[in-house]
Amino acid sequence: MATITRAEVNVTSPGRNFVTLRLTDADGTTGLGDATLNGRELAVASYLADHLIPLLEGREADNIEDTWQYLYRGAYWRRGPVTMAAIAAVDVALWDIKAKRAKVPLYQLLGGQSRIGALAYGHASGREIPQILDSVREHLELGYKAIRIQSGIPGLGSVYGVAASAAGGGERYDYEPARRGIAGGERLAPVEEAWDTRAYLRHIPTVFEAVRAEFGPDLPLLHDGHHRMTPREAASLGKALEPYDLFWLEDCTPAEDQAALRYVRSQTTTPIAIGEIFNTVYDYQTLITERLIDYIRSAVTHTGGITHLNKIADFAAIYGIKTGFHGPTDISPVGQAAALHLDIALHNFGIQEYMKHSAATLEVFDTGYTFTDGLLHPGDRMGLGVELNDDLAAKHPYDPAYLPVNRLLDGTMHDW
Ligand code: CS2
Ligand code: MG
Repeated sequence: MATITRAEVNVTSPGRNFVTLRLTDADGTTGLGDATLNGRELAVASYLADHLIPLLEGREADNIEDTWQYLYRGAYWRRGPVTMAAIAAVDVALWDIKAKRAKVPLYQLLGGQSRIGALAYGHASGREIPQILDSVREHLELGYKAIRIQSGIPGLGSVYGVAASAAGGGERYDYEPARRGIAGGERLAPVEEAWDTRAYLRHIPTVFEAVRAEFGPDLPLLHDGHHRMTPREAASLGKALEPYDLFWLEDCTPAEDQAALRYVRSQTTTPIAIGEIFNTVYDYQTLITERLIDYIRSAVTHTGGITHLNKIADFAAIYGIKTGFHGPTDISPVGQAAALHLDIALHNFGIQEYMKHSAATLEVFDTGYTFTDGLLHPGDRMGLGVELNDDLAAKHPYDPAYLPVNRLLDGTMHDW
């Protein structure tokens, strides 16, 4: 047993912005938690620094559940991405400390090893079908055994999920960075993209037809709809994709509308994944109890940490629903490692999203996890297995940036 004696928030931007909490206990053991909320980073940094850190010093580091309940119930203002990312950072840092004190990799405290490694999916993309096929090939060469496919849409400009440059397959660092609206940093504003759902619905089945024709029926393929369809549109896409046997169709309708998936579910057998923007188990309540989804997509970082996501996963398990935790590069290596320890331990693990972080990010965050032959391995370091180098982090000051926004062709704001 040891009390928390120190808590510091680090904001760094090695290629993109990350917010990290470091807790230290009376024995000098340190733990890290990821608090990165892409495009809204400083809100979480302030929530931690101004509202949670004053409550942490002097608390018992071992009492993780009690600290979680204290911060969640104690706020009165429950849930929401800022609150839950801040609580997640505290929670994960405390698990890191506990595992380091026990001198074991964190997954040992979560039930031990349920599998030899976590199946990871990578992101293939391209503006045109030939580029997509090349991108799939690159991912296969890198060892990926499951691949998400995102495509440009005829008549539209830049589209979410499609890498802007043709950097190597598994290392598309520029994927969906929060970016400056005007080069040179004059006025900071989100880039505006244009969207046409009918063009998208016409095009996407042709992409999957081409990928299946080239790579055969076996490769697990995934696709992300980024909350842009109505239930009817989503149902029609799900049906059109049935011949291509997707591993999942993600975020087909706006995530806040749980009831929307009733119609989609009744119309198509394409597996459904949702939840990257969820914060608590209550966002999943209808979806899980009515068996409207197949995979939960939450990130440890945005869902109150390991303590809460572990409970969501157990709740899902009772209904035969599996995990597919969020893991784009806007989750820091600390958040990615936290997901991976759960992946290794949970019985109802399904798949883990994985995009390699940039070399600059991996210099600042020293990671113990590895990717071999399609599987992620947490490594045998104690705790999470990630350390933050403060000196290197200080070389990359915070760089304000926004995610893009999205408009229909007539200018109406739409979901990005
Ligand atoms: C995406 C995310 O990984 C995914 O499935 O939907 O990359 C999402 O766009 C970003 O996390 C937004 O910051
Ligand atoms: Mg997504």
